[in-house]
Amino acid sequence: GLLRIDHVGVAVPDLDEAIDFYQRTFGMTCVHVEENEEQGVREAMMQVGPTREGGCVQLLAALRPDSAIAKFLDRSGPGVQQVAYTVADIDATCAALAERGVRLLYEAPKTGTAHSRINFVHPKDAGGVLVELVEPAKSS
Ligand code: MC0
Repeated sequence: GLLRIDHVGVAVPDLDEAIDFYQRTFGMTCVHVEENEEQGVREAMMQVGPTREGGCVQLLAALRPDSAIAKFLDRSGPGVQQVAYTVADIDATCAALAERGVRLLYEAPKTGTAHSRINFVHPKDAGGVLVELVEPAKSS
């Protein structure tokens, strides 16, 4: 099942400007920046409090015009694009969710931030919210 909120994803037109804004305005710390070619994003994890326990805001900028984030920005403008939950076992969670009648976007999990495994519930099956499931990489 779900363990906690992993991050809230916010679509932004300019990643560096958004990082600067979140640092100066909210005092958040940028703890990770990564480009994900498959997802068509450049993303920054902004830690909310002094530790990772406080959760993160993930800033998402488009790498190309046909990407999910570019489409979202065109349609809705900047703002919350997704809510992500940490799961211990993404395969089991996806199987359980499919059984409960919601559409998962991928047949098998794809690679997300920091080598995590990710999948999504279609927003039309979750009350208008794009739900991401994140199984973090096992830290050895
Ligand atoms: C679309 N819709 C949304 C939405 N995106 N509603 C809420 N939140 C969103 N983010 C709504 C539209 O307004 C429209 O509603 C309907 O869904 C259109 O659905 P569609 O035609 O099936 O699909 P598209 O082309 O709009 O794409 C939506 C979809 C796509 C969720 C399938 O964005 C997608 O594949 N997302 C998963 C990948 C992703 O988001 N990657 C970027 C983050 P109406 O009522 O007008 O019909 S990458 C990431 O997050 C990684 C790096 C990580 O965290 O590790």
